[in-house]
Amino acid sequence: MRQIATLTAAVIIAVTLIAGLFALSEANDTQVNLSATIQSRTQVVADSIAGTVAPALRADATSTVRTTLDKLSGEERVAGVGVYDVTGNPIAFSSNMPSNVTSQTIITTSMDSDQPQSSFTSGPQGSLFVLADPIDQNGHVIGDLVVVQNAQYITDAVWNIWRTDLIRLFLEILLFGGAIAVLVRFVFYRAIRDAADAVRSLRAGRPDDTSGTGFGFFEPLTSEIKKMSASLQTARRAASEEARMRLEKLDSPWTADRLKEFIKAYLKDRPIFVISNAEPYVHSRANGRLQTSVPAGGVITAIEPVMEACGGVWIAQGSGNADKEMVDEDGKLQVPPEEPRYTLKRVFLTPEERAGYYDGVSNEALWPLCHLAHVRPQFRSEDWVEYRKVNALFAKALLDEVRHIERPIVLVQDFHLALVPSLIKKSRPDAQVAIFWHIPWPSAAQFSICPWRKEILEGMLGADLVGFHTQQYCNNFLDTVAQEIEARIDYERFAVVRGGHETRVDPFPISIAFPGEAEITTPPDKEMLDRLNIKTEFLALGVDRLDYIKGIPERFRGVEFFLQTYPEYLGRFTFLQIASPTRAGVEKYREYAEQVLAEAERINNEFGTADWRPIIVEHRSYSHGDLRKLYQLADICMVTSIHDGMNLVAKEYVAARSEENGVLILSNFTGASRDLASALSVNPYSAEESAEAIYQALIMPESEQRRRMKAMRNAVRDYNVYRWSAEIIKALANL
Ligand code: ADQ
Repeated sequence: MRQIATLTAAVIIAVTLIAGLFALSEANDTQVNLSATIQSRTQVVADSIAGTVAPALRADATSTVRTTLDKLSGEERVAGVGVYDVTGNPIAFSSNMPSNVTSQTIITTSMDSDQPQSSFTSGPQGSLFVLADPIDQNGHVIGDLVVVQNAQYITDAVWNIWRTDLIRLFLEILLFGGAIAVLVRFVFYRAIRDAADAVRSLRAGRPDDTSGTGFGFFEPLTSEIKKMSASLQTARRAASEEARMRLEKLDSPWTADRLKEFIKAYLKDRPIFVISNAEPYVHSRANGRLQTSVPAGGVITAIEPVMEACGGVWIAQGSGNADKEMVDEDGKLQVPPEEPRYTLKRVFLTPEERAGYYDGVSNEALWPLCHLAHVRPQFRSEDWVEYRKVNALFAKALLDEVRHIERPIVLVQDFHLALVPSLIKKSRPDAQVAIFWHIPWPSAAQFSICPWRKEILEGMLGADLVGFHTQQYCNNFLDTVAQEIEARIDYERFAVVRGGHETRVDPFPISIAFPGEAEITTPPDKEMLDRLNIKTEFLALGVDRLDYIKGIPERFRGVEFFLQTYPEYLGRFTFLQIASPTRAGVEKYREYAEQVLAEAERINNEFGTADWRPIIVEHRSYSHGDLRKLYQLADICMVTSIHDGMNLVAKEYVAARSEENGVLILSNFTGASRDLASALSVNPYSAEESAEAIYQALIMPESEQRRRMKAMRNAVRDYNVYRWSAEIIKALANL
């Protein structure tokens, strides 16, 4: 709309300028012509009067002069006549001569130069023309004749021209401005929008959407775009064919395209529904400005590329303060914002619901229950009421979505939504439901302290498939089921059978979308280090949510022990910790954040100098692009979780090391340590072990770094997140 207004305003200004110039020129011409006419006509009148007046003037017969002038004053347009002597003093005036219109200068100038002089002036009745003409006798000037003519008609004529032109200009503006606005809005704009829609449809692989499009004004482009469409379709078919062939060759890497093809083949385009607590895009408003952010967290990192590849609907909690403004009446919007590929449906909770379900049961009960972090779980029955309520809300949101869909594929994510699978299955037994548990499953003994253990297990067993990262977690889960509820456990097939329904329990080690060449900048961009004022020879990196399972103070103590043991590295080594705030509603997390910052401060005070701090903590979220740059710059990445379901940071570091150097130090207590066996493994509880691992990493020969990194890169490339989701979907669809 702004463009239309700007264009219309530009046209109006141009029309006004052109019409203004024409009007000016026309008014000027008229003024010049009419002035010339009045000049010559007045001269004729003056000549004829001079002939009559001159003899009387010569004879000094003033009364004769006055009588003669009076007779002449009746002439048409003559507004007055006056005669002056050689000194410029008046001798006689006609009776109609207006007073104070004749200047002395014009009279004396005309007599001195012996030439007529004229000027325009204004009188009581409007504009007047004054001509002063010298009266001669034998070549001598004997007086001056002044003839005053009515010139108002000239002013009127000029004003008439301006008035007529202004009215015409106004009409032209209306006509041109209106025509331009209508043309742009309804012809050009619509044609451009149609063309853009058509190109977008082509890009999204929906050539049929463009078949009826003529692009109106841009008709000549149509055939070109249609040709482009045809070649794009051909290229797509070829790529699709190639992907299908690759699908059959098991050793080729999994990509977004291969996953798409796989889903077509396996699900015959049945849509996928994902339900998770966290949403992939958060809209917030700060100082009136709308911002879109991607929250830090493993579930988002893993699921987002899969949804981008497959499309479908993702149901999640709306958590941003501007989330409500962005959705339609069903709570939906298309994402990613810059290139929509799937639907995000937001579920909005009240503060009480969120406090009980998210802060309470999820973060203060189940999280410490499942992680061996020595944090006592808080089981509050009022929180459990909210947890059940919110699980029912999520299940309802899903059931509304799949109302008209046969055998929908539903992938429930994580421990926030343990009751959702059975709630869905109760209403829709035909749905194929999987729940993936992103955190560890503890031993049966540890889980037995949970007062809601039976309900949680029954909720999860509503699913057809329960997935964990490792076989160990699957075993723990089956032991827990065996101990807690009545069910038959089939240890051969890793399945639980209850009331005629079978649930498979399998490991699916989650991974990341291995970045392509294009996403890795070589050589690495050092600007970020300059910004952080890091100048040391060696850089070690940690990237985590500020969560007590991530073992950040333990890591810092490893750095401290390293610097105490190997003082030759003082001033030559920096540890950079990127720590994003998380779960701020829970007291334990606020305390942990303070503890991490205090620990860094303590160690910095112990070793730091005026221009070097051994530990730098960036207490904020970074974009994935910026994290990738840091991964490329870090000689060492330290993942020292005291317990972690998988840990994707370890895999991200490995994937970013396209030069195949660098060392990953990885805690034994992460799921990732099973997949990345070539990392330097540590027990994070031992500062000595962590310190020694840092030292070994720094002195490790380049050849050994490459051997280890290559093996780890192959593992992540081979089992990336596309393969992870394909394996889950295959297992689910095959049931
Ligand atoms: P998380 O506990 O969130 O995930 P992790 O697997 O390491 O842990 O994933 C964290 C993700 O957040 C990574 O993609 C990382 O890049 C990103 N991230 C971390 N700190 C960040 C920061 N400061 N700024 C921006 N991004 C940041 C849970 C389980 C894990 C499991 C995943 C997936 O706890 O064990 O691996 O789910 O299943």
